Amino acid sequence: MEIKLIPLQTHGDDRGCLVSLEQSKNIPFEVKRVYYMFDTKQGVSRGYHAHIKLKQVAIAVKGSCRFILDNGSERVDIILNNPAQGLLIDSTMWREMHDFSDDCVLMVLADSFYDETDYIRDYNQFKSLVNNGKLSD
Ligand code: T46
Repeated sequence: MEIKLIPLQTHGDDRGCLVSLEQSKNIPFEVKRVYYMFDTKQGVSRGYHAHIKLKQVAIAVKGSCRFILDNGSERVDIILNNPAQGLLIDSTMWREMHDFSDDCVLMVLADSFYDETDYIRDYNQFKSLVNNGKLSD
């Protein structure tokens, strides 16, 4: 299973570092929404769903967390701990987030507004949609 990590150019000088995110340039879609999570309690995991259409890029702008991406036949672990790296999350991926560091700020850029009807929250339903070719990139 191919994991798409996007290297984000860091503009550094003696003041520190700056990363710029630009829609349809280093972010491979039109950005409609940005959200971020922080203060995640110890031992808490998040996600446990896939999407019907939504495409996203996740960036650990501070700290770290572990993603699991699952395409219905393979599961891959990815540690996000680099503010200059984005993880592309296709809709068709079941995603879970674990092992948030206390200081983790996980920012997500999305190609659509929030829509609860786009979520698939049942893993068996996700598997059957994938197996029947009802979900595609
Ligand atoms: C995803 C992973 C990576 C909103 O009102 N607007 C929003 O844009 C979002 C993302 C959430 N919410 C509300 C809905 C829930 O009441 O915030 C609450 C927490 O959302 P949720 O439980 O869906 O959060 P996660 O961390 O399980 O999942 C989120 C995204 O929802 C999801 O699309 O791919 O992060």
